[in-house]
Amino acid sequence: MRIVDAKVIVTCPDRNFVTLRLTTDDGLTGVGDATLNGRELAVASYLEDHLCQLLIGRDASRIEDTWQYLYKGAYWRRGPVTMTAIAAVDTALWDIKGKAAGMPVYQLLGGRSRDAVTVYGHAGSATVSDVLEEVAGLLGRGYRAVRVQVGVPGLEKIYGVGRGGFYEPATAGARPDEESWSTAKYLNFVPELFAAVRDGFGYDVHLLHDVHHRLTPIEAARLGKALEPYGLFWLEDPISEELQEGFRLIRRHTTTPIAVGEVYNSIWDCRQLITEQLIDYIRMDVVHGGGITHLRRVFDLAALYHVRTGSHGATDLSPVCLAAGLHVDVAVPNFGIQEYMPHTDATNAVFPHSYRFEDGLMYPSEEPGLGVDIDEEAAAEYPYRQAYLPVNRLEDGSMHDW
Ligand code: GCO
Ligand code: MG
Repeated sequence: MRIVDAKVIVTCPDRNFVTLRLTTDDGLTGVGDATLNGRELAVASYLEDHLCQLLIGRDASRIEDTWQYLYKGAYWRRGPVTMTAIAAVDTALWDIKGKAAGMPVYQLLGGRSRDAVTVYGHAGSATVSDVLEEVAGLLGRGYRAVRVQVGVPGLEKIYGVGRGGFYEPATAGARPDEESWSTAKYLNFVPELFAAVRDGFGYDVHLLHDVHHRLTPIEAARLGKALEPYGLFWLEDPISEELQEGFRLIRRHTTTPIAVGEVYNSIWDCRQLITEQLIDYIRMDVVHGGGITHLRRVFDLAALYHVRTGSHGATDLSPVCLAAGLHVDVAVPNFGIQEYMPHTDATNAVFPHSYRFEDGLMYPSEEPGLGVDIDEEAAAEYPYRQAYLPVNRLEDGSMHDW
């Protein structure tokens, strides 16, 4: 089973996606997500200019060897661009292997560890009363877990607050949007939000919150402590993730569970956090975490240290990544929760798939392989548009973490 074609498809059905499609000499195809939000063409070039030619003629069944060949062979290991490109190849090869075996990919990972995948939805609005309405809507649609974000009085545009009911952080244009931030205003306001949500909906629903890397360790410790009465499922990305020792300080002060990892690309990025038990959930995902092969390795390490999974699932991860992630979620022993932000109709039309959402749970496809594809004709109708994630500044104009 040799690879005879490797094609990179860039499309923008409401947002940019990069997809790798591999074809074998016996006519099987496999797809892998290669989208890196705001830096899409760097990965497209990495694949087109450096990897695709190495894939032609390779045995498509040798997933592990191909992973090692691309990882060790580059000499320049890790990093988001490299790991996203390797992930795309790896994901497409698992898709092909599933089709060759006539089995959904989760069967190749050891079969189901659970019936379905619990997901969390997003409520994020400018005011607390609008957030409460959104939470009510999500619970009405069956969600059992909700990530809650709110605008902060005095700050015009901040992370996690939707524009017109749909949250999409990247904006089209030649330059990034600028958002503003005040840690003091945020820390003083956020506990009120959780008090209001618990007042309105009680303690049966899981509540999550994303700080988006904006605090110092001691500020994060204060927030975790202030939120303890509201029993959060997790507090996400409380501090920037480079200084891993910083998490020790948070841990010393609060029992609020901590989730981290959407910007990590390899097991080396999270090894200390896992082995020192500084986090409770690891949020790496298939596309930015080196593919199914590497993500599984990360999750197995996490299982040894009682760290559960909580994969990133924002809309910039394509339906190909979501499909692959659900196969991993349903199979691993230490699954925690999966983020779910539904894609737009245009995106869904470009990526036909058979995973489904029902009553707060998601079900991976039962078709052989991943159960997702790219409709190349539909994709061709949506050419790439330059888009950036926003930058974030303090009120005095200093650059701050986004
Ligand atoms: C999340 C994330 C996203 C990211 C986005 C970056 O928790 O879903 O923080 O909103 O910012 O995916 O590309
Ligand atoms: Mg996040």
